[in-house]
Amino acid sequence: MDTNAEKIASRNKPELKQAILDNLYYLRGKSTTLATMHDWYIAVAYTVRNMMMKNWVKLLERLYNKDLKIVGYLSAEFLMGPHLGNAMINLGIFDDIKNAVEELDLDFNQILQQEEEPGLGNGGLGRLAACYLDSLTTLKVPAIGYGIRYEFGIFDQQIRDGWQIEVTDKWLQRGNPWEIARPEICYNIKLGGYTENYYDAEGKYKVNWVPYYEVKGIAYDTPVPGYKNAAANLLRLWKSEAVESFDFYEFNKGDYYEAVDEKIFSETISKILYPNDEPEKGKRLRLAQQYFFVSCSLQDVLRLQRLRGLNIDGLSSSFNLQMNDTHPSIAVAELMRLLIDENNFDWDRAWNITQSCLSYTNHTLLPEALEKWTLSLFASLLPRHLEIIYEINNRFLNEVKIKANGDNQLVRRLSIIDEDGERYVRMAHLACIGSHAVNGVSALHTELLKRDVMHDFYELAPEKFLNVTNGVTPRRWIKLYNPKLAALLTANIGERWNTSLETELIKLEKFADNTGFREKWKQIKHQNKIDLAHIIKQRTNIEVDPNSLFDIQVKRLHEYKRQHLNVLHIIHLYNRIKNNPSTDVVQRTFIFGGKAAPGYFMAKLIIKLINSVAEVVNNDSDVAGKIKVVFFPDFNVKNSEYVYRAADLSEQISTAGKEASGTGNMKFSMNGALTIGTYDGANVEIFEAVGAENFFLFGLKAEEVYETTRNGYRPYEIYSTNQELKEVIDLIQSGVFSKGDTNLFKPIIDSLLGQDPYLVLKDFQSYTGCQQKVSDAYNDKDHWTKMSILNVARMGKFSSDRSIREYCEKIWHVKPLE
Ligand code: F58
Repeated sequence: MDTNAEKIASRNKPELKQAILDNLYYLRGKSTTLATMHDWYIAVAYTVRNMMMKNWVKLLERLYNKDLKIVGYLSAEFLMGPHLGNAMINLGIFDDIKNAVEELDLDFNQILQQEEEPGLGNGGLGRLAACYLDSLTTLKVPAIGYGIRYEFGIFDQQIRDGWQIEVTDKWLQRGNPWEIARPEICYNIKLGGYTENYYDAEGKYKVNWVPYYEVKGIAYDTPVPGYKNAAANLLRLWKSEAVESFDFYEFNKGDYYEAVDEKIFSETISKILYPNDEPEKGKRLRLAQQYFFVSCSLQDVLRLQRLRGLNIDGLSSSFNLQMNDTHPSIAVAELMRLLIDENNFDWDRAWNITQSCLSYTNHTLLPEALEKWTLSLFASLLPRHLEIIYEINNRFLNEVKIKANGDNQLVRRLSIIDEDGERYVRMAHLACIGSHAVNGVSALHTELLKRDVMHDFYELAPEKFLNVTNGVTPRRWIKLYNPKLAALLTANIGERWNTSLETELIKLEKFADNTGFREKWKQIKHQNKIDLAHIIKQRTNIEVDPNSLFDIQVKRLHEYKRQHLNVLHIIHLYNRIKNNPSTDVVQRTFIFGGKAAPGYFMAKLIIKLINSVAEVVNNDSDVAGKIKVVFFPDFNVKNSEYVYRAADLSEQISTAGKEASGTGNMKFSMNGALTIGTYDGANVEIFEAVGAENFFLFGLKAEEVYETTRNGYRPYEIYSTNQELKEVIDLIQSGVFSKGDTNLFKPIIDSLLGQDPYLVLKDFQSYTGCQQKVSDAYNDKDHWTKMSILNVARMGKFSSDRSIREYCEKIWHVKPLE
């Protein structure tokens, strides 16, 4: 009973009901007879929002407090998930609101389901930002999440004839009760044009950027409540609009159509979230988006600094700005521009401020995922920034040359400008040079960053490189999305696990051998599986048996994540049963979910393969009651509620050295799934935490992966010598899963037999062998349950609260508010 909202809620239940009715009437203009379910949802949402207003306004006032250091989390993506349930949990008013809603004769779950997924992110990176905002607020660290208010978020996925179809995500269509528009907080953003030099009245060299056009960024604020701590933080997203003065200017000239064109382009900037792996054509707008939100955010930071009555020299004592990957890394050049061109700073002072304010998190080792922009694109969109980047690069390389002892290759490798072939600006280099700290997101990933991708930078400044292993918030991922498990935890170890996962969850260990406790544990998992089976039936019309082993792989579709390795195992099992119908297999349901980038042909073909295998397997009476395959459409935060908690087995099977961390691995394990996984990303640390005996490890280690490829890997040899694998590949090739069409899956087969860049064939034997161990283990349900309990007990480290504490101590140097 520690928040004000809670007190209001529990004291005034009839008032809660009345508040909902008032909101329905005054904000929706509806009576109870006219109201749709969505109207009711909006009315409930406003009721909950009102209850956090006091905390939020307090926070907004505190932003003006000179002594507070604020974390600015710059991220092109925030995958917040539905707000209503989460806000109710964090405010500690879940039951009160639920009761009030039910007393109004409404189905509470239906109300929750009305909320659209605010899908402002692609996957792990965007969701991490959301978990971090939750933890920042729960730990009472003043923070602002800065990003883009995309009008269309990540596309909705439909499956037609086994193929992914992308449908526009119109999440704002029916309004968003969680945001407040702040038209008074807006900034002009320049784009394109050219620069000109001049000397000011004091004879100082100055540069003037004459843009081709300007757009305006308007702030939309969403409150982020902490967990039962009366704190709230701010998610500030920018929407682009036309600058009125430009409209009028063109209009007065009589060129109405040009004015309208301007307006359309201006509004395009925040129109749509780019799905990853997009081709060239989206590049210009993507760079414009990045610059747009970074410039708005930095201008906002400088405005706050002034409002606090502080001078800009002290900016790094007031703000730490974390760049979530390279998407905001133009911040390095933009902060320099704002300081030098618009605030009259000289270079050295500006550079000092920039470096001490900024820090950079890297989320990928894949070379093709490291952002770079051609010089021509950069010059045409951000001419002034290109000049500044050249200057940063010159100064940096001059220092490097002193240390490089004539090693020109080293200088080329470190340069921000990639000079091999077409010239590019390498954003990771810019981010690294402009930051005081660079971190990877798991121990292995950070080591590989230091050893390979950023090795030269590491050698130059080893003290800059740190690891902060990712984490996820137990409030959404256990308390909200697995209420039965949460209740069992609280009943047995108290409720402190919600905020002290590391010290509290471990107390579960002592129940691992308790038969009564195991029974309850099993029942909860079973009930969660029944619920998922129900949803699967609704959405796919496939009937699955909750008594089967639920083997789940949900994540973005990508070859390195190796959903196709999983499929090869399914076909292997299918083949074994077909060849010998009396084969004793553990009954399994294989469940997949995840979106493929619209331009990523192979990923989309893998979805088609999964669905094609599903169709054959699910309709073959020889394997009925043994294996089933499901592709769960439109996997997102909202839908994931049913998924993680229902898993027996979590598939984390990326090629070692490719997955930076993974966070789904954490969500599954925290909810009692056992992991089958490679020694990759944060799997390594999960393996260490839960113990080898509670984890199904297989496959090559990162080292072995490099060695294998270095020594000339020949997948075809594996195919031709491994009979079981050969039968699997041949089955696909024969057209069994493609209605006789032997061409459909040829690109997958060709890739596997030709290059097999992700070593699927190399790990096949080890994977299927390990899957056999899984089956054997599942046969001993009691022992399985024990392992499941121990998994949860030992996952405390993977709370995002721990990650945020590490960021605070090691990188941001901020202290939580008392
Ligand atoms: C993910 N990256 C990593 N990128 O793949 C994953 O290992 C890690 O756990 C997670 O970040 C959090 O650190 C990721 O999700 C994207 O979605 C990019 C979005 C922008 C376009 C390129 C991909």
